[in-house]
Amino acid sequence: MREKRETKATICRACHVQCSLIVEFDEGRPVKVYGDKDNPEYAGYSCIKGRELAAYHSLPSRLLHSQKRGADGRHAPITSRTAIAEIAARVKALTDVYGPRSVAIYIGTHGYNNFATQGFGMAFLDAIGSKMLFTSVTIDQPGKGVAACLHGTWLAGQPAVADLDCLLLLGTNPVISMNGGLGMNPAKNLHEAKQRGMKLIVIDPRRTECAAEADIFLQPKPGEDPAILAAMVRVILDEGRADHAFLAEHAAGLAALKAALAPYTPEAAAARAGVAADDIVAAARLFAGQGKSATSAGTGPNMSGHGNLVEYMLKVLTSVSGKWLRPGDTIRNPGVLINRLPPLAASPGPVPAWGFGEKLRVRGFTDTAAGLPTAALADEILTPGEGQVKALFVLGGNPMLAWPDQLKTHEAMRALDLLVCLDPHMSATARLAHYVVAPKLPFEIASTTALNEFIGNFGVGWGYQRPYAQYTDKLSDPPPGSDVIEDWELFHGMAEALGLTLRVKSFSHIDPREGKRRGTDFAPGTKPSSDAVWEAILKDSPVPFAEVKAHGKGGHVFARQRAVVQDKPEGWTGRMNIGDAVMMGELRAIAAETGPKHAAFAYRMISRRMNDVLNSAWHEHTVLQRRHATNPAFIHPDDCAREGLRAGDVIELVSARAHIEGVVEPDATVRPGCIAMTHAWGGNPGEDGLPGFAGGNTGRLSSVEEDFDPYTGIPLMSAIPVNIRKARAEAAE
Ligand SMILES: Nc1nc2c(c(=O)[nH]1)N[C@H]1C(S)=C(S)[C@@H](COP(=O)(O)OP(=O)(O)OC[C@H]3O[C@@H](n4cnc5c(=O)[nH]c(N)nc54)[C@H](O)[C@@H]3O)O[C@H]1N2
Ligand SMILES: Nc1nc2c(c(=O)[nH]1)N[C@H]1C(S)=C(S)[C@@H](COP(=O)(O)OP(=O)(O)OC[C@H]3O[C@@H](n4cnc5c(=O)[nH]c(N)nc54)[C@H](O)[C@@H]3O)O[C@H]1N2
Ligand code: SF4
Ligand SMILES: [Mo]
Repeated sequence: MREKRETKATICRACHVQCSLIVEFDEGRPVKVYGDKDNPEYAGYSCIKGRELAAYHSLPSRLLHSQKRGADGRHAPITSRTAIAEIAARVKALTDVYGPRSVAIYIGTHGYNNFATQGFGMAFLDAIGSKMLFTSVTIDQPGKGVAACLHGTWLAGQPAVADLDCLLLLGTNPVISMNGGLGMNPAKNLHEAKQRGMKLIVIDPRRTECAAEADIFLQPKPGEDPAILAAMVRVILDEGRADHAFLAEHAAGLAALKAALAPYTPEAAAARAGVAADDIVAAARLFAGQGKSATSAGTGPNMSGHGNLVEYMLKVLTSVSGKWLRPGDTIRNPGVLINRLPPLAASPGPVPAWGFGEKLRVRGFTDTAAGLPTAALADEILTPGEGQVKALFVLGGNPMLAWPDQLKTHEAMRALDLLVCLDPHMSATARLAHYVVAPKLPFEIASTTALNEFIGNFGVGWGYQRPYAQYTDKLSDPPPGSDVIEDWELFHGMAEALGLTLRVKSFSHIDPREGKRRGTDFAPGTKPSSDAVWEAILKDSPVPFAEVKAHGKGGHVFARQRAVVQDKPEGWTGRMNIGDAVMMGELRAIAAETGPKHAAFAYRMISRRMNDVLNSAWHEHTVLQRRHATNPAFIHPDDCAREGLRAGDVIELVSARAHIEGVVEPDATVRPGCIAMTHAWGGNPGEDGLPGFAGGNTGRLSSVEEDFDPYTGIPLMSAIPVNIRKARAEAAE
């Protein structure tokens, strides 16, 4: 039986991590999927989503044809060719009247995860002259890009996971989320690192899977990370543990930093954050004392009100304790498909993090290091006047379930003249769209691991620890009788219809200007092959695309020489800034707060992830549906007892903006006073309680007009002040 089966290696593209998978085919049909245990980076890792990928391709809910909404509001199939022609004509009509700015693109998870989609989408906007490009980055971890600009990038970077002596995980749980910190097989890597003596510090209001392995675990109130980090830096400075020789050579701003840290004694920070002062001191000593220490933060602290400052203070912590790679240190991955930064023990210094590019018409926003503020896009659509956004393309994203402030998003999506979703499912957003373009799914598309390698620049334990890459051919054709396209073909087709040339940038360069300079033109008249598309996306990569492709089956470590960190060149003037004025101002403002904010709300809703779903995707998968019927409201048993709640009770979480329902699940790992819930569940307003729309949409609890970051626009999406109301009691009122 088994002999008749054929196996093929491929790359999972169900999330950004791009695991190496083996797919078993039976008479041409994919029947079984598992991790490739011989793979050097993933060592057999896969998650339940990857292993269910075969079934995902033939879910009954998968769109096999594009859809157009008729006058009666119902969607009906339309050929992709006609859809593209009609959409192009509507774009032309809108830009003729309202100008190019009336057309915007939002790149969500599955647009981001596919370089071809990103590349052609961006090129189309360029071609029509619109700068209105939005992505999920500004509602994810925008503090990362902002902090890198304000502090300055250390060109040599940070150690590989295998070289770490101490890791600080702040509001991230990579064992489940595969967010950075621990590489591509996080549980195995963590186990091995602990075996060889690596110390782990975890700071999280929930005792996460990672926290279970921690040497020091702090379980603070959410949103209080800036105080904890400020106190840690202060301890390192006060106790003479700082690397002053390094700072003198490479960083400015020490005096400003010290002044802003004055209020942050361990005791003061501990009182704010609800942790022990001794634990803050111990964490600081451990981090500074170990040889090679590094940090990784996630969505939690980026969404809790001070994301830029948290990411900035993590960089300051690294600089003050001198933990960046030094001359003579080894860079294990010199890059295969992506050119890494020059291996210099130096920084070009800070660059502006906002205040450039396109200006938005709401709340004074500009473009930022993390992109245009997505949390302002609904208002850009709803605010009348010149420049109003009339058309939105959603590439593999789901604004209705993922953006903060669902009620406002709902208004905005319905106000659009043209809403186009590239989505294999009738997502909550797709249900409101004028056109839903049905895409091919991963098995039907050739790809590479360039995205995950690119992400390696985010920090420690992201991307590959070795010069690794994989190419996969398409494994199978789309289902018979279907009419599905690769996402990029939508933009190529529209450009063709409008007579536009698309200049697709190379993603092999960290600096997007360099990537643009090396762009490839796709003129109307010819349809590029899959190879031609990848050649363009990876133009001038360290190892040419063709060479990676030639390796064929499975992932491969390329024989590239490790880089050795070099001294900075003579006359180098760039220095990092550890005392940025805006960040120090934010530290001072936090210290000056009198009394707790939002005292009328007894609880804080904090975000967390669930293994079986990816944001709003995979909810339609029947196997996973059986495992999780909803997104529970995880509450500490003491809080349950006080509120008289039992497992399975339906409660309402009430924020200043709105309320949602949640099903109580007592959970001793959650800090008392917090309610941990996963985002991107539920349906559109009005669909609550209907079959198939289980769960509460936590985005509905956020307001984009309150407690938002003045630069990236991200509002509270975790640490949202809420009260508990018993749903049944409410019904009886
Ligand atoms: N309160 C709160 N809100 C949050 C978060 C949180 O932690 N708390 N997290 C935020 C974060 S980090 C993010 S990144 C955003 C995510 O925001 P989005 O990216 O907007 O949302 P997703 O749910 O990831 O959308 C994925 C969509 O892609 C579709 N899809 C699945 N497979 C494919 C494919 O192969 N091709 C195409 N074209 N489409 C596909 C799915 O059907 C789904 O509709 O949500 C944010 N929202
Ligand atoms: N299985 C699965 N994997 C995923 C996803 C998914 O939906 N499912 N989503 C993907 C996406 S889009 C992203 S961006 C990544 C995100 O990856 P992570 O950021 O690692 O996501 P989480 O697992 O939600 O971890 C966030 C942690 O922050 C904590 N937290 C909440 N508020 C605060 C706070 O104020 N301070 C501190 N210190 N901690 C806080 C939460 O308790 C939680 O443990 O995961 C990706 N991977
Ligand atoms: S972690 Fe991501 S890439 Fe890996 S198997 Fe799961 S969904 Fe696929
Ligand atoms: Mo994300």
